[in-house]
Amino acid sequence: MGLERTLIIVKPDAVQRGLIGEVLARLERRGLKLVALKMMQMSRELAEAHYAVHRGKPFFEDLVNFITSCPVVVGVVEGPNAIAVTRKTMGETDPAKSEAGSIRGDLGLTIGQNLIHGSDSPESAAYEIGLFFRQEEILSYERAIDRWVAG
Ligand code: DAT
Ligand code: MG
Repeated sequence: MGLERTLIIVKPDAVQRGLIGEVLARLERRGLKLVALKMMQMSRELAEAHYAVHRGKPFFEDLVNFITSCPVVVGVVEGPNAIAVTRKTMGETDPAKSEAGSIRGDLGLTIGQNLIHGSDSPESAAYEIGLFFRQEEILSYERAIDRWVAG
């Protein structure tokens, strides 16, 4: 179980609902470490690049319109097995199918408003982190709690 980094986006619905702190807190409480964080409004160009694998699908236009509709919070999260652990903490793509206890399962109802993005593989994590952050914006630091959450 190697140390991984993954890209997260607190989506417009979570920002509008005042759930930025709630979503980030769940990742922090899991033990994951935020190593980059910023608020931004995504351009259409950036959104289309980020969701390039979904181009041509029926929901693509709605997805790009949604993710660019208001500012989002974008971050890089680090930890052992961070990609899968973040996905598990998020829940399933469709909140209706997500377990209670997950972000989407506790806070969401429909697939179009599912609160958070997280990369789904090491390849997409590398691609997505590179889209949003320069190397020098990603910080390496020790937390005193690290040995208690990932000993
Ligand atoms: P995830 O966000 O869980 O990685 P995904 O990469 O398959 O899911 O899709 C990206 C986003 O697109 C997803 O968060 C919500 C939207 N989406 C996916 N499938 C959809 C569908 N069938 N109808 C409407 N929106 C969908
Ligand atoms: Mg995805």
